[in-house]
Amino acid sequence: MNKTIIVSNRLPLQIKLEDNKLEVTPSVGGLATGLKSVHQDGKSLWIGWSGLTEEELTPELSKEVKALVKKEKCDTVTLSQHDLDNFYYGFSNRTLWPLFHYFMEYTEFEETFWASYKTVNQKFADAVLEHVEDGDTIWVHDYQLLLLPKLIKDKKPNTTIGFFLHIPYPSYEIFRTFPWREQLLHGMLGADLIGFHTYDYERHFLSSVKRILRLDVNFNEITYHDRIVKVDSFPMGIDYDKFYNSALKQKNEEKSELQKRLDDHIQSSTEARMILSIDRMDYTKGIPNRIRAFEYFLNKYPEFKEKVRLIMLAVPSRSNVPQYQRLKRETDELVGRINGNFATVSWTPIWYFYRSMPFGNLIDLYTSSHVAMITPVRDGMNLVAKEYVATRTEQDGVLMLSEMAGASKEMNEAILINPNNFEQIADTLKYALEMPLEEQQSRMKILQKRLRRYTVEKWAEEFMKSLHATKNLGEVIVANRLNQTIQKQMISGFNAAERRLFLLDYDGTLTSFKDNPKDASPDQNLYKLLDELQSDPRNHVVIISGRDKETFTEWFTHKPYTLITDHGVWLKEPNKDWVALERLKNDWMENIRPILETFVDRTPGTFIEAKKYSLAWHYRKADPELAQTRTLEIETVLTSLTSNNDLSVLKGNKVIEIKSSSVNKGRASSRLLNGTNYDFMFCIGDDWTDEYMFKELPESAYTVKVGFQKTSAKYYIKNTDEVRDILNEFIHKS
Ligand code: GDG
Repeated sequence: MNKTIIVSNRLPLQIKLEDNKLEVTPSVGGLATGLKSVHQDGKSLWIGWSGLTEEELTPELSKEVKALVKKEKCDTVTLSQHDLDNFYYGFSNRTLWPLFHYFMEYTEFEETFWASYKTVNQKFADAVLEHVEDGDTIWVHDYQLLLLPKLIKDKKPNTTIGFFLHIPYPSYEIFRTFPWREQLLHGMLGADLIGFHTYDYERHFLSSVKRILRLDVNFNEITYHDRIVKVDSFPMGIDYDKFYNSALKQKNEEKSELQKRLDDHIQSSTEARMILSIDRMDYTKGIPNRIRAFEYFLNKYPEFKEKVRLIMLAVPSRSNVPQYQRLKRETDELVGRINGNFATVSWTPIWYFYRSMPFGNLIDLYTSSHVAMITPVRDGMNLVAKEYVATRTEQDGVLMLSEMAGASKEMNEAILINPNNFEQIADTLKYALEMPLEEQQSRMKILQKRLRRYTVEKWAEEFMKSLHATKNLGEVIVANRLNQTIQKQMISGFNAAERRLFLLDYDGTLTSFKDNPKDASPDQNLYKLLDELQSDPRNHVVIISGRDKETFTEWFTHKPYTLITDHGVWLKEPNKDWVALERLKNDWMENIRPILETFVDRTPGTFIEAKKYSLAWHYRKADPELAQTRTLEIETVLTSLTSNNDLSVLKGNKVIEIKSSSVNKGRASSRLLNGTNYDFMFCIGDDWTDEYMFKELPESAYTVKVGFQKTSAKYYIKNTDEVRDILNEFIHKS
């Protein structure tokens, strides 16, 4: 039976070592809850770091940890203190975390951190490879393990790999500054499904893939070598019932000390109000901004003094990273200053806790607060916002949420604010504090409805469903890989045949693309290969191309091959003159060319190639996103202009070509077949214009597409290198 392997930096377990004794308790975090059904049901394993370094564990203790976590269906990756300093505190938290949260000024591009990141990702890969078998499903989590999908896929291609990023994915303009950007993208593309919290992160990622790796993206599918990688958004939810039910339960239980103190404030006056803020102490959470905005509010609306109190829980986090230490100092000072300035004998405006609290206290805070003020400057999702909503059993309370949190995309009924706009925050806070109960409830009702439905379990379920569905993506391609077995069969057909036809496209097939088509002239190896192929009198080699006859005259007329140019307008047989296969006009060009020129003007990196019977607009060097928009525009304009005459608009490989409709490679190849009886036919090409040949040739022909795209060819191969390998096979196996 196939299994599911979950991989995250930390295991969903708390492992403590005290007086040489180990204690393992399951952790209750959101991710652990969400993945419970994935992890507990069926055959599954969770791989991660235990939380204890190599230095902290003797070899015996290390074994003991492995044995203990095994009972929880887990296995550990061993990390040293050096790994922790460079991979975790270094590259993960001083490079990726700030960069992905748009804090470029905090981002450190350190070669040693990067080296350690690669080493540790390899350690995780080794741990996975120890367990993984063909057919298994693997779900990798978060920014600490961006290289892992590729490391696994390279070694175990017959596995299904999912990757989910819990933090934002930054815009291309930010990501492009990263020195190892290609490696990271390739690392992630080892996955079959890549998930983000929001559509924005998804489109930023796709934009990086298009612009940096120049891969083809079709909606949310990336063509990556011979695989399709799917990208989608899955907004993570919470364990709704746990929060809702705990809130209900705590109402009827004996009050905690914290609850009693909270009640003291609330009961001090009918106008007393509590404002809540809970986060990890992290610069992305906008804690100083929030405090300053609160100060601004107290100054702007002094009538709220002595009535409102901001309860701020900041949970210690990454406290050995310098920026976090500075943030802590800044927060302490700000709270001190504001409390010092505004406090009266009976009132302190901010209650500040720098610690983590037990779950019960967290619920007390949520249920006692009239307003939750959640104002990160950048946040992947933000679960606190969702948890606050889930605990409001009376459907009262107001959620103020930053537009910069992923959660804002699905929580429209919250009051959304820009965390940098103090004026707006102050006014919104006043509005929230004075909001009539009816409005509070109507907003809360809708928020709760969605959260109750799209829980963290549902999130995990949806992700796994999509991940399993990627197994069928390969079937979108109608062609089969030209594998060893088919090659063998093809070669034996070739050997048995007396009259063999080779229809070979040129650009993207016999040679790879160059930025300028003029630079793609044949190399000596190609001539040699074609000469050898043609030297057998049973072989008829035809190069069939959209190139113009002048270019092919220069490149090939001294060679004994048959040439067809201009998509099928001209034919040249060895030792004969060029003959026109079609009678064509080209007077339409003077009308179309100025239109194409306007596109060249507006699209840097594009140019027009004027052939005798066609015009081609090349966009290989243009920005891929701009080019995508422009191709749609240009197709629409040209199609409307050419609909009444005899022209057609062809979409090739990074080129749009306008030519007479009556001409195509399919028609030209049929003419070649007329009156001849080939007993072996091999036809190969890479783009749309070659599809005409694939369709036109008889069923017995071996039609081969270069590249992994939809095609009418029977088989496909990966690239031009493989084209030459196959042609060599024909030469040497005959
Ligand atoms: C990352 C992304 C994304 C907080 N204080 C206490 C406590 N908590 C719990 C909350 C909540 C969790 O911690 C915080 O989750 P967030 O989502 O708000 O933030 P990050 O830790 O930054 O998480 C974030 C998330 O990954 C998931 O993908 O949403 O954007 O940055 O569950 O309840 N729990 C207890 N005591 C505390 O004092 N018991």
